[in-house]
Amino acid sequence: MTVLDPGLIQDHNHRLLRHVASDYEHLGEQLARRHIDIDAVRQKVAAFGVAIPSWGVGTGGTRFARFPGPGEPRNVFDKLQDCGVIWQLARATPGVSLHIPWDQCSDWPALRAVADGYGLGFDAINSNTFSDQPGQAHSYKFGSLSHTDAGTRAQAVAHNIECVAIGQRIGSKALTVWVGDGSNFPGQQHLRRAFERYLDSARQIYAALPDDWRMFVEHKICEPAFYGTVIQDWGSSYLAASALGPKAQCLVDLGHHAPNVNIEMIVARLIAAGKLAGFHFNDSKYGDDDLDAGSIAPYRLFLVFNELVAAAHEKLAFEPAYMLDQSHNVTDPIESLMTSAAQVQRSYAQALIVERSLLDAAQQANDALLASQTLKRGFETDVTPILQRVRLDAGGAIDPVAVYRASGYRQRVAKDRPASAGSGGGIV
Ligand code: LRH
Ligand code: MN
Ligand code: MN
Repeated sequence: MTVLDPGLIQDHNHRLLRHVASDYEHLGEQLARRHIDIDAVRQKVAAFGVAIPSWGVGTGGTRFARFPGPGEPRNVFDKLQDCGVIWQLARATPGVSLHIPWDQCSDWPALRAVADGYGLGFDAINSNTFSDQPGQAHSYKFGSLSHTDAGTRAQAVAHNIECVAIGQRIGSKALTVWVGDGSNFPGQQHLRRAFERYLDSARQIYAALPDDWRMFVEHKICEPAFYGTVIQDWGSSYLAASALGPKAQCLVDLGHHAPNVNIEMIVARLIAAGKLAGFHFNDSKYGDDDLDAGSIAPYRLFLVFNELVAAAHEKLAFEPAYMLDQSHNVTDPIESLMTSAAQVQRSYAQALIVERSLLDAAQQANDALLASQTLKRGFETDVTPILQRVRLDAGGAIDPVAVYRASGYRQRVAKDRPASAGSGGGIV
């Protein structure tokens, strides 16, 4: 079942077909000169998918305010429908990552059937112990898995185990655990004991994981705790994942590091250690800005993919989960998510066309200039025709945003979906 009329996509594509064919041919010639087979690259890109975060299809907000757009999804079914549009047009996002209890549902198998109908599956499921839910017995104000109070920790553990149970009903195979636990003042928390308590709780969650599941430990340097978070950096994440066992791995959210941290280096280390869980892609200039992937630092995104492609090239065994994690405050989330997914695909394609043997030889010979030029040649190549062909071949839109705008989808759903409330934030 498709959400939009496939005829509309065909009409739009029809006008661009000739250009795509000649651009693809031209790029193919260029790549052949580098001994790269464009069709082989295209097939790899076609097989690549990045999951949509269910929370990303609604307009985000800051702690100052939220300015909702028209036709905001009312519930998880609406969110899935929006994901269906993104998948239909951009053909890069076959998975959806849910967040519990933001996503509420009284019939999970029914939700799975609806997703199936759109051709969507469910990626990792995310727990939420960073905010209090109505009616819960214990508050997370001072932490969750690492809280000083055993009852609060038990409640947080039980929530994570419940997320696994939900995930099993919809076909997820991983649980992502991010906690906001930490402290705002030096001395507020006993740093070692807090980590020990976290580990003790995480072990209970780990013990409840089905055999074929993984647990993704997501670190973040700060926010909401601004002195220090319990799982602050990839070191803490790695320690936790190692202590837990082989099913636990480290998730890298691109916005969760100290400024200037070399993220691709972290990726390389985690791959080498067999501990790379996957990614939350987004971009940032200052902190956890959750801007659209590749909108600020596309070279950084490319360098991350370069590590992934290099490791695959060297036949290392790893299977990262690819997800977006973004907050769209000034754009239509559907447009941002389609564009971001294509940007992630672009980085992958650019990394695939890096001339690996030339790069290896330059590195081996300590030829810094040639090595950096070789790497950059991949990044500087416009791989747009490959992405367009991938979409076209899969029945998607050559220009997804143009077709989306022409479809009037947002205006149409805005008629059924009442205007959602903005908020004033109220904290300045
Ligand atoms: C925390 C985070 C984490 C949450 C999501 C909403 O900043 O990146 O992944 O689950 O945002
Ligand atoms: Mn994240
Ligand atoms: Mn984040």
